[in-house]
Amino acid sequence: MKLCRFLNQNQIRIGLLADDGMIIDLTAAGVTQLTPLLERDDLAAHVRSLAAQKLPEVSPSEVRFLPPVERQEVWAVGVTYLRSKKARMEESDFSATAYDKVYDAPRPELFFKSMPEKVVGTGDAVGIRSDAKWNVPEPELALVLNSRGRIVGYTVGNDMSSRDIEGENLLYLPQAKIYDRACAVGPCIEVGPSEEEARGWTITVQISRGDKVVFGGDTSVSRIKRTFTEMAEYLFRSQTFPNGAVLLTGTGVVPGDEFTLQAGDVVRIDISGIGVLENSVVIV
Ligand code: DO4
Ligand code: MG
Repeated sequence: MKLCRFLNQNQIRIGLLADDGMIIDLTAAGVTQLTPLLERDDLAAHVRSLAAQKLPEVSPSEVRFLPPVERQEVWAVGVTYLRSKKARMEESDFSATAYDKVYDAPRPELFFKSMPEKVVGTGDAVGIRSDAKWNVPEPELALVLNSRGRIVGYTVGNDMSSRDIEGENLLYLPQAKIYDRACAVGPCIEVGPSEEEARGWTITVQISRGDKVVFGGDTSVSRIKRTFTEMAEYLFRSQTFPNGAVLLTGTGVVPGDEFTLQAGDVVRIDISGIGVLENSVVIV
């Protein structure tokens, strides 16, 4: 079951993506926000009962998708794939052993990524820093957690990163990771699948420059070293999230060292089981 936020005639609305591709307008049944919906233990049954009413439908081509994030902070886990550990160690000098250690340590690397209002959705632009020279998208499965830390769904995330800043010094990580348009999430929240099902999904990324594909790659969610519950549990340790949180689970696709994003590129991230997050790139 795919839930989304969209803008129709300047109104923010909540929708359910139907199998035929149309959006069922749940706001017509009184649903104005995703957050309280995600708190319900009977979420799927409740949405199904709403959708059984004759609600208006709209075509995705007529609306703008908004990120499925309302008041949730976005956090991220790092170095959860062997590919990411290798890339971080290669780009770093004296910080390399930190990545080696955190990959195997019981405590994961967790970092703050974005305030909800700064997240961009599909169709919007992601940013590369004007003072960075080596920039990449990080295609990641995102866990959607309610205020009790329960995994209520999944979405697609892009943890945009400046590799030269990150590699220069580990203490620069917040600058490499947090800036305008550095976080994209969307297009919808997939509610229902278990961790076991989600581990069967493939993450595919394609970067286009004009009419050329300049990078393509994929990985399997099953390669994430840590369990979803373990990552969620660490995030909620000694920290409350009254509106829940979105947790990016790390990247397993890293372009070769010669690759950097340019303004005008288009990044397309597809997670089988969820959908496609597509963003053009601008310099910020
Ligand atoms: O410590 C660097 C961050 C790594 C990261 O964002 C990832 O592995 O996805
Ligand atoms: Mg990342």
